Amino acid sequence: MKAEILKMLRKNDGYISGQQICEYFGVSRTAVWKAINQLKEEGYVVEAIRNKGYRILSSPDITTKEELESQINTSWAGRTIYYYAELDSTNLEAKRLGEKGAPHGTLAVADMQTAGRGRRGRGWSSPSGSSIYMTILLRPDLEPNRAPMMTLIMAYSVACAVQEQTGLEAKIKWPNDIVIHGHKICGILTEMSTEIDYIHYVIIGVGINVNIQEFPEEIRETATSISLELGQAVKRSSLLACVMSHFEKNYQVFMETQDLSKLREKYNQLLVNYGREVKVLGETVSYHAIALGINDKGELQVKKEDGTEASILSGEVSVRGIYGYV
Ligand code: BT5
Repeated sequence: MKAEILKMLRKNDGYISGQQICEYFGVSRTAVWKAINQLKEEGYVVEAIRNKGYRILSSPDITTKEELESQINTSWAGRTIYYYAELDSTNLEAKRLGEKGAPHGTLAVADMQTAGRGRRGRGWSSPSGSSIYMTILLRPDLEPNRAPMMTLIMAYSVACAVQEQTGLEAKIKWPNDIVIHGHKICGILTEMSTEIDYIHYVIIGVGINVNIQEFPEEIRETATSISLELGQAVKRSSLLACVMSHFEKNYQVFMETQDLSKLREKYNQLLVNYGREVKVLGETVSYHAIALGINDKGELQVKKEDGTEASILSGEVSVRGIYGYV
């Protein structure tokens, strides 16, 4: 009910009477008063005026279940939410939820992570109070080898949401980073559970540096946050809800063809690697090439120095001027 009250208060620019809320939910005045008090304790500033009712003046920068439920307007993406003040990793939690049968679109969100994970055993710095750590669980009817494309769909969705909410030029560094002014604000980690030709579930973990002001020594040179680039704070819940809306829309477009044919052009417009010299770091060899953008399968097409073209499936690609590659 708290989430619903929050939604009602948000919808109404003016006051909403206690009576209206009571009637809508069929509960007592005391129950409404209790819920409003709980919201106040969480940091919402709610004005109460006799004979007029309640009005919301401001909300705190939190990502609790109620706050997110009152902001997310999708039909399935992020409609079932599990929020934790502290967690090992939202990817680990999404797997646990996946094993228990949680539905398509379930979202695990944490305010901080004690074991935030990057790719290949790397870590993800995850302090409390200022960033987004979330993982969405999906149950797509899709060949397992197509699942990595979901990383690109999420990257594109995050970049669009950041641009929409802040006006900042968020770009994608293929395959899984979002950068602003050459510094990393977001990383994505996609994992899955499969049979030979069947996906049980895919989980897409997203970490976004939203209002964080300082980073640990090791990433100080490469990382940034939205607020550092924008010069003002951004509401994490609104941004998260906006990511969900874009993701749901893009995922649906993707599932129509089960490839990136309909998203490729728009994706390539946001690609920071596009038309630039990149260094492809393979298992055994590394070489310089020009990035030509992604193909329908989500592979990065590159033109090597000898004029031949190659498609890179996944892995490490560094771009001049991004994270210090010069
Ligand atoms: C990634 O890996 O970029 C994927 C990160 C995914 C994190 C989310 S948070 C929610 C969900 N739950 C999890 O446990 N994980 C996901 P990779 O491309 O391997 O980049 C990792 C590297 O980025 C590290 O080795 C650091 O150099 C750098 N890094 C670590 N924390 C960072 C941060 N907060 N901001 C920017 N860079 C960071």
